[in-house]
Amino acid sequence: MSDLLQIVSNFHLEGKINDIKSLGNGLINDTYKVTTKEVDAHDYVLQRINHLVFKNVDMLQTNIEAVTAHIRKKLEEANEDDIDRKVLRFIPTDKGKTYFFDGENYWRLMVFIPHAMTFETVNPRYSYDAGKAFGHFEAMLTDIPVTLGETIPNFHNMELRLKQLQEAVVNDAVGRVSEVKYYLDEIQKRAFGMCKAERLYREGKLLKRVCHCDTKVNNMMFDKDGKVLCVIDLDTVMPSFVFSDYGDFLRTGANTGDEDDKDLDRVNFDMEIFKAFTKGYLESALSFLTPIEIDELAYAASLFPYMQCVRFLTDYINGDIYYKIKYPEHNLVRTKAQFKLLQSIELHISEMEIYIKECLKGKGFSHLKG
Ligand code: GN1
Ligand code: MG
Repeated sequence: MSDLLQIVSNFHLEGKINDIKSLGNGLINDTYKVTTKEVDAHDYVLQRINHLVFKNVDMLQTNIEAVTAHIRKKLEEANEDDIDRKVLRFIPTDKGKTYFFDGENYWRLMVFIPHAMTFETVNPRYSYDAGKAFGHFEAMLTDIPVTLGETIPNFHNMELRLKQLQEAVVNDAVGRVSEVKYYLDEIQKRAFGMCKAERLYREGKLLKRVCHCDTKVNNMMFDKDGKVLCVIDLDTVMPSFVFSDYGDFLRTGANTGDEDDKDLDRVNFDMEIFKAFTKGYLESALSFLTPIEIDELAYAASLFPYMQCVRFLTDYINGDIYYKIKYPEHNLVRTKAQFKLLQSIELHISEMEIYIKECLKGKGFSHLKG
């Protein structure tokens, strides 16, 4: 803890530190809770930013500062109460930055949101609220006055993710390619269809907007009554297709099993969660979504398990250099679970399209396909 204390002392925080303990279960950054001795002082969250993944930390924090300032302004304009629990606040250092470089690692400190909870799974009610919250998050950012940088260039670019997989296969760095042939074939069969977003973008039919790009269920904070407070983990907030947020939430929220479930029978796509989330999302996002974005939401639901399957498999073939793993075949187990989820989603595509159309009845979107 003494090293961490040393790090924290570079930030302008109020109160005396009582304790620093590990927090959360992200696959990329390391997170700690910093508790203070005074009852009325804030507690804090300290994070070591993984700069092998986020190579431009200055851009990353500049993005986050712009996004949180813009959301704070919107909440103030809407006369919201309890704003400090509805948007993250980062603590500056002596140098006026919201991160500290200790010569080796980058760190940041934010105010801990008290009496809040995160969940690894959601019921339909929470899912509806989450849909509204992510739609609202995107809606608030439609008029952000700055252009955000891509903290991971081409982060959700399916063509690039497939290229990275291809490169991993060619290198076969740790000799794992022969055991994963089945998954490589299944991925290949779907590759063209899954790259639809990039094609639509090139044709000028789809735009990029500011999205969260890591809308896992556990990146949302709820209060003790189950009401959404805010969206956290803002590292990947950047220009992307709206499919990112919609699809990645369903990938985690509507999975009846775990992201890394070894028991594939547990992994299925829960249509009740899908319906609740979609209803909430459309309620708050309809104000800005274009017809083509709405048309492709069912595709988005299938894209993210597919993309995550490709990413986990790439990392497995590369010898586990990106995601934290708990055991040697962890990335393969994750690959299999994501593929099973994708198969389950594929059985529901037309049902999803029908439901989306139903949600839009009477709202002036009669062009929809299907
Ligand atoms: C990573 O760090 P975490 O767990 O919030 C990853 C996401 C993946 C996710 C899979 C920067 O997110 O893109 O969807 O793991 N973040 C990055 O669980 O690669
Ligand atoms: Mg996270």
